[in-house]
Amino acid sequence: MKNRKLSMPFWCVANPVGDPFGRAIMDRMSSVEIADLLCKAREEKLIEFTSAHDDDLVGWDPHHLEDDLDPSSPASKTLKTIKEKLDAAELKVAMVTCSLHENPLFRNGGLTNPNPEVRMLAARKVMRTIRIGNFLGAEYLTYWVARDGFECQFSVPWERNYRYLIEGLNLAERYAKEQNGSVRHGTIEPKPNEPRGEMYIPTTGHALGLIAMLNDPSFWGVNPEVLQHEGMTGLTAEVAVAMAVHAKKLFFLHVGNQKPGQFDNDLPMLVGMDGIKEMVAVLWLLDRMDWQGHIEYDNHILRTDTAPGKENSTRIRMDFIRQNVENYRMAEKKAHDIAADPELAKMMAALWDREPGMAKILSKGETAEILAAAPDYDKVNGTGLQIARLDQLATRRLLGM
Ligand code: GLO
Ligand code: MG
Repeated sequence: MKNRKLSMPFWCVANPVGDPFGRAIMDRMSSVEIADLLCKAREEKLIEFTSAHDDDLVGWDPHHLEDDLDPSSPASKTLKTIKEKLDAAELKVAMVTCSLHENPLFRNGGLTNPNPEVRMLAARKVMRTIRIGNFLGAEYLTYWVARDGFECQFSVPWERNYRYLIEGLNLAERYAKEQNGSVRHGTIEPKPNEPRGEMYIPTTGHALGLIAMLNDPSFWGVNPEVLQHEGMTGLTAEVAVAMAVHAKKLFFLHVGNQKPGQFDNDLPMLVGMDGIKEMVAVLWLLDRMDWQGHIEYDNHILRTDTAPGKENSTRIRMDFIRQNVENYRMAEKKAHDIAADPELAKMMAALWDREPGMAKILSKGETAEILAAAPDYDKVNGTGLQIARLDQLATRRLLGM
């Protein structure tokens, strides 16, 4: 059982925490100041990685689309400063992602925008993000579906929009390969809605389906957000995660907490009304499936816990990182305890390991052997399974009772 490596992104720490009904509360900090906080978290051995949108690090100037290639530009200078800080702290950049949601230009979509001029600008912004990722040593480029969606169904060119999306993602893959830098893989992060009423890749299943349509499926994987994006659908994160691992497509996870079916709560790990059992179960099944990847936070400081002022702005942000890590480690420990519990293991084996001879025949799949087997309907049908007892025992372990 392993303790996984953790990544805390720039945008989670930087967020001054406004919401659609109220303004930001905390003082804003520059990307260089946020880098300092993340380096401190690295020093405290809380995290090993960070990640960022292009915009979290350096602003985008649509009139200078390749400013990062000019060493005397403000963007290049800031990136250099940030890189020096991260390198000195041995804090690695796991992922870069292109913000196609913040700039108003992309209000009707980025890669799928029906206007080719907007798609061209989106493509150039993604290419710049890949170059920034290479400069910082990131392994992954993440495409989050963001504003690629709609509110009004008759406004969508349905016969074209998935082609646009595929063209955009294929370009990202081709450019990453041409650049031959550290960015070696892409991930797709699904979400059902927010900021759009509906989005084109609502679930992990949709993302896995789309990957099969891309030029090089081996370049792409998924990073589901558990429990938030997956829980917003009313479906469970466990199915999304298990299927993605099985397909060898789970490159990393975004984590936080969520009340099922609500708006994107983005609560810190284990904070809030629901989710503890599901989160522990996700970590437990990742261990069972021998998944080797890392975990990335994607959640925000509770707005109630923020306050304005300079001293607050660093202390509250550092507390947020520490608490997120403590809570993740608690969930991970519970997952380990449950996996190591002999009584639970016995109940699971009783449920899963019956009739090994018959299981072997089915796995082999020889029709003659299957036709010759003699399953006993009356015996099987006459036995209840006691899954509620098993679940009660798991709950006891969770609650420490
Ligand atoms: C918002 C998403 C967002 C993405 C990020 C990385 O709901 O979770 O934070 O993860 O833009 O692409
Ligand atoms: Mg996310």
